[in-house]
Amino acid sequence: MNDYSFDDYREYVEQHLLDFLPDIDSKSITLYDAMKYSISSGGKRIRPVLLLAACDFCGGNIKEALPYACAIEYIHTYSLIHDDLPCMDDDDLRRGIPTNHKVYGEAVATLAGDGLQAAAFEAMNRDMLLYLDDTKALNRRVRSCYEIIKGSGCQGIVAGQIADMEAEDRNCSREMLDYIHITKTSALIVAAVRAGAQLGGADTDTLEDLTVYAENLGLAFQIADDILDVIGEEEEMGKKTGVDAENKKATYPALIGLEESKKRLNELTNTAIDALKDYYDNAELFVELARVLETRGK
Ligand code: GRG
Repeated sequence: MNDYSFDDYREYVEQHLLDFLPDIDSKSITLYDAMKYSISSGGKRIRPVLLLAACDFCGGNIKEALPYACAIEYIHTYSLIHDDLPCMDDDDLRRGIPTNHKVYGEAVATLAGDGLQAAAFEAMNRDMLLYLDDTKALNRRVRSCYEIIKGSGCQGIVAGQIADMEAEDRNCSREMLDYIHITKTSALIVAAVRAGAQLGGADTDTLEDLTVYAENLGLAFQIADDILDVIGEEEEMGKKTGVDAENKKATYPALIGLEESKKRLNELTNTAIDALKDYYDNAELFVELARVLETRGK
């Protein structure tokens, strides 16, 4: 594995994030502007960084993984645009700036989300078309694309979003809460890690260990996010805080309290890190990321 830090990968993603958007006719320039507004608005870029790091970790070439890394950030960004819409969470602020619909209106924001999702699939497919004569290389790409489609679909964030909406203002069981967190948040994080590992040609055991890491990291990430909604500052978060309680959302702090939530966050972080114990010399970035994300929710 290269000795790259989170910031190195993040910088690499930032440099190339617009490269895989399709050419858009000047007659549809508003669509491009709205897509670019949200995709260029910062964000931690955790998913593309995880994808590149997992590819690298498994011996792959991060340059070849770029279309997939950018694709997963396009999908994540589209989901945030749609989640912020008045018909969903109705938020005014995202990543420290006005949400897409506040700037472009609801209809354009909806289309910007649709456009980003389509752009993600186009980017991956365009790349696969270059490898039709190289079965091994194509195989890795098809598997990677499948992970991303699965995480972004009806077993992933779309399922999570509807379960999250329907759980609002209702008694929610622990099982249901876990389902929401696993689908709404963990699925795309698992997709990022597995997609990168597939591109890197991971063997079965490594893929399994990385999956356990990502599943636990994904859940921990959402619990930290829930905790931050209670204890975080709006400026630090780049979005309004305290909204989960306001909207009677199903969250860990609401169901089991703040202290138990922090305990669960710590357990999940430790389980994630433990999954990579056989690779510690090589897995510094993954271990450090899990600890940093845990610290956010402390
Ligand atoms: C609309 C299909 C659809 C899905 C929406 C993303 C999402 C599902 C809802 C947004 C609300 C939320 C709390 C989602 C959980 C995932 C999460 C914590 C998203 C924020 O991810 P970060 O912190 O955001 O990585 P940045 O801005 O850093 O990219």
